[in-house]
Amino acid sequence: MTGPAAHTFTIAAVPADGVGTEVVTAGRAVLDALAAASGGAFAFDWTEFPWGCGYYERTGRMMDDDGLDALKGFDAIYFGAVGWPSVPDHISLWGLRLRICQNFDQWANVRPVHFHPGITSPLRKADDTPLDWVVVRENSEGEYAGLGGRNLSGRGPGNEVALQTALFTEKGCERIARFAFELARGRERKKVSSVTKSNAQQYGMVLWDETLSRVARDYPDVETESVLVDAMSAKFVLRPEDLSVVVASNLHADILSDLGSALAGSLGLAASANLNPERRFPSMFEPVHGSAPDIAGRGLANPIGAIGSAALMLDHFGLSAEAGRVRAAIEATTAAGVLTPDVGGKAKTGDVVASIIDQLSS
Ligand code: GGG
Repeated sequence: MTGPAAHTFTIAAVPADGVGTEVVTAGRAVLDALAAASGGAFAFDWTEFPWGCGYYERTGRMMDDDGLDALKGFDAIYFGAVGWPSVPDHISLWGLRLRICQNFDQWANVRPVHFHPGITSPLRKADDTPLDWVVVRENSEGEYAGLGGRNLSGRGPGNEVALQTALFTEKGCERIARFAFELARGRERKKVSSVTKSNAQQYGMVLWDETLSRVARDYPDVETESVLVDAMSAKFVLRPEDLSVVVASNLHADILSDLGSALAGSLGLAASANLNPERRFPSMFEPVHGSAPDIAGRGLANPIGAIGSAALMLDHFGLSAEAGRVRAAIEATTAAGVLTPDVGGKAKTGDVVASIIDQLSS
């Protein structure tokens, strides 16, 4: 590159725990290679934050007290994975990932379920019907509202009562429904499948269903269906060609997107974007997978979920052609059989990254 870049995007990197470090390094290498080849059109200015479970063990905090202020000015956050056996999962999750998502009002979590060439999936049909859908996760309330309490009986061990309350607001339901319909409008298959368990959860999820039906009237060009979460789980396996945009509550969408990525071949493949669509706060891009303590530090992590998340970040920056180049390089790499062990290969994380960077320049 000669001279300063025409535009420099500032990115806060938060690798956090376990394989998070390896996959964030992988994604950064791909983005930096892309910038280097851009002839000065754009560059990335990275600042890394050392937060996570190791930080918690040293300081008693998952992130700095003023960490949100430190993140606020960045164009985006590139996150790895949170969680380590030495710290209770609810402390690590709430202390870092959820703290960022909720305080930065990243209320739309977009999780594409994408099938890659060269990766065996139990769902591939004999006629090779292309499968491609996206799970939209309501990311600010629902079962993750953090409302409830312990020791409510006051009668001590053996008689404890705990309460965990899901919160559904009409505004929260409406904005995620509109987001899903807008997304569906831009897709070849214009369809929204809304998921609840409103036969059993008769308050919040009925409000969700009613709000979605009301919003659907503004989108007569988009087909709509309402499916119970148990039936949707079966549909993911049995009729995936029927899906385009699947919108669900925080918990249901988390579970369904894991199912989707497992059906595509591995959790390691799944990318995601936690979006603040109003752009008042930075959005956060991260692979769907967790920290995978069993393989951490061994160079075995599949970097495709993290690199796909970097592509979603490029889309967010308005660099859609570049995002397309990254996705094409990922496809060429899987098609060539450069695969980590989770998808049946023998390649190391670094081999996959090298192949993707190589494909970028071909
Ligand atoms: N990169 C995603 C990640 O770190 N996930 C950790 C986790 O346990 N997530 C649970 C959740 O967000 O519901």
